[in-house]
Amino acid sequence: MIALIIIDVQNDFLPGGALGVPQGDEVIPVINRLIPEYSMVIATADWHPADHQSFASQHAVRKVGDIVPLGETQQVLWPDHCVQGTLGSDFSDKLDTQRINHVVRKGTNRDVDSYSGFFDNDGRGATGLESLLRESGIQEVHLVGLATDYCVKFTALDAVKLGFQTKVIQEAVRGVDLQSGDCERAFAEMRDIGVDIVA
Ligand code: VGL
Ligand code: ZN
Repeated sequence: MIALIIIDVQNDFLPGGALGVPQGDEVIPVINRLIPEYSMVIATADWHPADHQSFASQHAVRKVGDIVPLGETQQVLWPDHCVQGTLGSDFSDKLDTQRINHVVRKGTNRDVDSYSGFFDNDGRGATGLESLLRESGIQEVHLVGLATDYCVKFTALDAVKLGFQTKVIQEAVRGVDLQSGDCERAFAEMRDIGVDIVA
């Protein structure tokens, strides 16, 4: 069985949002067209407490884009985004959410970020996505959404490591490109580990 995993199609990641991904809105019609092809549809949501330590606002004199040590990880600082229960954390109202079977929330621990839909960035906390897939008899996952160079990439790398056949649908992802070339490098990294990048 194959599951479609829709990654973080939330208002804050769309143009005009707190951490708007350029052209992020373009993935929505593509995803809406794909949804009916899958019997299992899972959406992840970035779901931070207001004092999440990935927010530059939580670090004196640090600004967005700076990198700071956070626990065992090196953390890029972001604008406040996807704060639990805010409009920015809602799925886009253009996304067809009717046929989403499960929502998996991540980034809920204030002290560690979670780019992957499976695990926190320190590899410790699990979101429950793996057990959900295993209990549902899923062997293959198709990934779409935002952002190519962060949450899509890390979710795809973990999916491969966990033994799932993994495809990323290129037409249905967009990235941040904080440093130019990040998305290209993300695709290369995913390909190298065994992710199938499909048009
Ligand atoms: C994401 C940066 C910070 C993402 C989440 O969904 O790709 N990026 N938090
Ligand atoms: Zn986040």
